[in-house]
Amino acid sequence: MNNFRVNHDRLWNSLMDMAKIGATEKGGVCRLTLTDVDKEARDLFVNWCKDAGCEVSIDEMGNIFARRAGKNNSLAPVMTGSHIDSQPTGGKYDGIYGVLAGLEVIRTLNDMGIETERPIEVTSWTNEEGSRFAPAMIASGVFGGVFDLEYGLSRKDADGKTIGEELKRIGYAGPEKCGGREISAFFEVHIEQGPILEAEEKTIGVVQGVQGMRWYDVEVIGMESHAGTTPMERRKDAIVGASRMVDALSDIGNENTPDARTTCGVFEVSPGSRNVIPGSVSFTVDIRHPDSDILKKLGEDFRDRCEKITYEMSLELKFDEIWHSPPVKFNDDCINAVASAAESLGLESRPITSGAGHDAVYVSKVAPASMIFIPCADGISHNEVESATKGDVSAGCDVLLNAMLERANSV
Ligand code: HGY
Ligand code: MN
Ligand code: MN
Repeated sequence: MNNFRVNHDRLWNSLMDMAKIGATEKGGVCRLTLTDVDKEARDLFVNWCKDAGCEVSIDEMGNIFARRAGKNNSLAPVMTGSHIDSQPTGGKYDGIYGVLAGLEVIRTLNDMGIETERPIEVTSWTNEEGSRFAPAMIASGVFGGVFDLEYGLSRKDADGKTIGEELKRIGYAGPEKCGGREISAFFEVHIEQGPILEAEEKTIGVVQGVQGMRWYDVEVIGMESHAGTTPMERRKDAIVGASRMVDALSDIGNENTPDARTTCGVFEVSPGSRNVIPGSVSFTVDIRHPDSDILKKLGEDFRDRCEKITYEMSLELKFDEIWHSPPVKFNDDCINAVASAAESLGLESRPITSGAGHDAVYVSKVAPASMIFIPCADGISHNEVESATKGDVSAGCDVLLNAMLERANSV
């Protein structure tokens, strides 16, 4: 295993230049999928890739593939990548770090005049976050054969706009088929988005896999009525019912520590007037656990508790599971390539399982895949204060370069 290094300043400067697109006051970014800001970032990435001599193609889900030719272009490529889209109050590193690290690998191979046996590709996957359009990881999911194209293109945002319409609007509805082509190996570098590496003072997380996730949409229906005239015992108060359900969701998380994660991220009240008892509340649910059977049980337990609250308060309940991503174990050869690259670079590393979802989950359905983590400050992510050090950002990309090079020269 070599121990080459990328150009740390160039990588850092690319990250900081890209962070100007969608920059927020508190030092983060807002680049919701397929907005004009996402398009601006996509265009910049495409131009940088073309400047690096890559051939750029776009597929039907707007996934971007920048390809650096190898000696034998009939061989399946070694691929890396992540996502350009962000959360509404996202950070400068989540996703985009993995995309620009891939570009830096290509730029470094150009500088070194290294010609690999296999082609190298860096990819940006559409809608990894699942914030504007649910579920998450939709485009890598279509690529990995988990969702069909029609389902992917028809996902709607809160205004009823579909992914397909928005891809056309920003000019990223590509001609390439989404999926169905061979990849030799896929590596994704990403900030950990949790506290472990920083706490243990490890530079590299050798990611073994990703925990399971289930998403639900819940609607609680009561009866709108007058705040002043409706006696307490006559109320069908949707917000009280929904609040008790969110409380039950939190209880389930706390009853199943240390591994369970339960979150309500969106809570919408209707009609939203201070002197009207709410007639309905819609809220989102995100439940995660590394064990598939326990994850299923947590979801069933939550549904049972919601149904009990609904009955007790004479409310109505709509409870839909909209996404299930089972736990994933990554490919051992790819995991070992990451571990030996870290070792050859003299970097402290440890095995880790990802609490966050990533596109590598779905790419691993069609290719040997694994991930590389670096620490982030206080383990904070999905927050504008998200940050990582230049040293760790550089180290993660050095590991990526050497792990990819190893695979790109093995035929
Ligand atoms: O939700 C996730 O785990 C990812 O950040 N989209
Ligand atoms: Mn991410
Ligand atoms: Mn994210």
